[in-house]
Amino acid sequence: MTLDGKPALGIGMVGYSFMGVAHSHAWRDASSFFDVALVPRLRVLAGRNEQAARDVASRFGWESVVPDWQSLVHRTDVDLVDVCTPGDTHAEIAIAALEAGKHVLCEKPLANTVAEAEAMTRAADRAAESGVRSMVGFTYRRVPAIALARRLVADGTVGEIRHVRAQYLQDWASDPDVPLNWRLQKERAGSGALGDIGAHIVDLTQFITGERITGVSAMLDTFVTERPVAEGDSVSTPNSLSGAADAPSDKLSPASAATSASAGRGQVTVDDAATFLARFTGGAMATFEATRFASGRKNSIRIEINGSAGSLAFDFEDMNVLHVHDHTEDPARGGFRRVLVTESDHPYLAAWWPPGHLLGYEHSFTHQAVDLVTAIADGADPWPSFADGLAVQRVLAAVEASAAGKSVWTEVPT
Ligand code: SOE
Repeated sequence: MTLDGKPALGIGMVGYSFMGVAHSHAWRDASSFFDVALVPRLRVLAGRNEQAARDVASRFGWESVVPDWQSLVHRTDVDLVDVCTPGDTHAEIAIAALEAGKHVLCEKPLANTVAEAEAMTRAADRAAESGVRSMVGFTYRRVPAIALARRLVADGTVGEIRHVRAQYLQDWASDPDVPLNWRLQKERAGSGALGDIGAHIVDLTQFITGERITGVSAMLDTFVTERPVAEGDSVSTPNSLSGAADAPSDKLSPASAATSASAGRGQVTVDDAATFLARFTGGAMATFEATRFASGRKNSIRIEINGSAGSLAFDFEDMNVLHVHDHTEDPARGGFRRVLVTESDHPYLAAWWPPGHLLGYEHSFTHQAVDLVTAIADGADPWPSFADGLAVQRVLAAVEASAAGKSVWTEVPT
């Protein structure tokens, strides 16, 4: 029970870096703004760098800190395990948590390989038989303008979808002196721009359209193949073997004090950029671009859908806005309308501020926490499911196979 008399949901979170902080904030805020039936209680944070984990714990009010995830997943005061580690530990932690009867929220992409994602989905399906819920953290689905886009596609506003255009553009790797952090190592991250940010636009476009990608033709490239190794970083040791709870380094900025010349340089083993064509189940033609080298673009997600009855356009740099074009309107008065997504009947907005008062990146994490807690309380299946995460993983694998030249057009198995 919590102070306001509602039952608590004990959260155990593994990881404390960028995503760990975003999730901590969400768990803390969810019940302050939304009338949730279960109140998240920040029970325990696992992080192998004890001081860093303690700092995050004291900033956000985690009740305890442990150095390893293994003890966390078996604690009786933990009902839900939140996996915020690099991809190489997702499968191991999530499956152990599900087998221990804990609900699981797992950061995206679901896993580093299709085989791991399949094993996780099987574990999730088995656990679901006894009421254990699982969700993958494709958080941008909970940006209100994105949720509105899905609603408009579903109600027929764009008609039959002909084109899907999606870009996720960052520039943090453009500088060749950015150290070899875990996101640049295949054994830790699975892939590079493709899995880290390309996965988001694959998921978002499948979510908005309500369709799946059936095939791809792709190019991948790595522009900077060697980078400085940050002092104290272990480039080659996957932390899954040591039971460690988080990455040693999550720096997305150029080297400086953090990098030692004597530590030398190491090999980048993932893609810096991915570009691919795709086909959707409804027949739409699609183009995708994910890169860490779009200088000047910090975190730009652009999606445009063109259909027989109209179009939708979204840009995360103006995330409270959805551009909507109604092709059935008189062309003399037509064109894209700039819809400010802050009305109380827009998705998630009723819980926040009066119209015109904007939301930010962190609110989508709060929405994710609220939706998951609500599904658990209602005994419903939350989305995106591990099966949705597996579907994205299969697209990523098809992109890699196509880019490796195994075939020009690569079918995505269902
Ligand atoms: C780094 O590229 C990153 O933190 C991604 O891993 C997140 O999923 C995205 O939201 C922001 O950028």
